Amino acid sequence: MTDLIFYTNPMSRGQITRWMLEETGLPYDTRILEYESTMKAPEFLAINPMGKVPALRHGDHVVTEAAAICMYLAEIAPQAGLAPAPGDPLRADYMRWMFFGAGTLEPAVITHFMGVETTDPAAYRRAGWGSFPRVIDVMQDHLSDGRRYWLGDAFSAVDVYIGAQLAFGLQFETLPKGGVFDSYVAGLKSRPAAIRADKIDAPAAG
Ligand SMILES: N[C@@H](CCC(=O)N[C@@H](CS)C(=O)NCC(=O)O)C(=O)O
Repeated sequence: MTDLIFYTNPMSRGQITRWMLEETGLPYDTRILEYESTMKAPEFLAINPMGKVPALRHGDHVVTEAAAICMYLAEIAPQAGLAPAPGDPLRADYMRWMFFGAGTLEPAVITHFMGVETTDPAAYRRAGWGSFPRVIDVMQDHLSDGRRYWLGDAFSAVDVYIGAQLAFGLQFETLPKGGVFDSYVAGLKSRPAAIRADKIDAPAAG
C-alpha cells in the first residue's frame, strides 16, 4: 500500500516522472491511461482537468507538470539527496534551471519542432524562451566544461528533468546530436534508476 499514485502513459512525459520516482526509492502505484479515452474520462479530468499526463496524487493532493512533480518528489524524499537542502546557496541554481527547463527549454524545442521561429528581434523579445538557437547555445555552453551533472558535483532533479528532455530531443532528432548533449545524456542514462525506469516503460511504449 502506498499513498503515491502515478498517472501516466508509457509514451509520454510520464517517463520523466517514472525516472524521478525510481531515483527517490519511494513506493508508488501506477495507473496507465490511454490517450483520447481514459485520459479524457471524467475520473481522470477530476485529477487533472487538462486531461494530460503525468500527474501524481499524494493522499488528497495532486501535482501536475513534470517539473513540479520532480521538485515535489525531491522534497518528500530528502534522503535521496535529489535537491540542494533548504539554505544551501546552490538552491538558486537548482530553481533557476528547473524553471529554465519548464519555461524556456520546453517551449523552445516544441515551437521549433512546430516550425515557429522567433529569430526576428521583436519575436525574440516577446517569447520567454527567446529563440531555439539561443537556448541550445546557452545549454551547450553550460556543459562545455565537461561537467557530469547540471549543477556541478552532485546529481539532482535538474538532471532528471533537463536530462530527460535532452534525451527525448536526441531520440526524436529535435536537438543537435554529436556534441556535449550526447555525453551528458549517456552518463545520466547509465544510472540504475534511469535503466529501471526505461525497462518499465519501454515494453509498454512499444
Ligand atoms: N505541461 C505538462 C505537459 C504534459 C503533456 O502535454 N503531456 C502529454 C503527453 S507527453 C499529454 O498528456 N497529452 C495528451 C493530450 O494532451 O491529449 C507537463 O510538463 O507535464
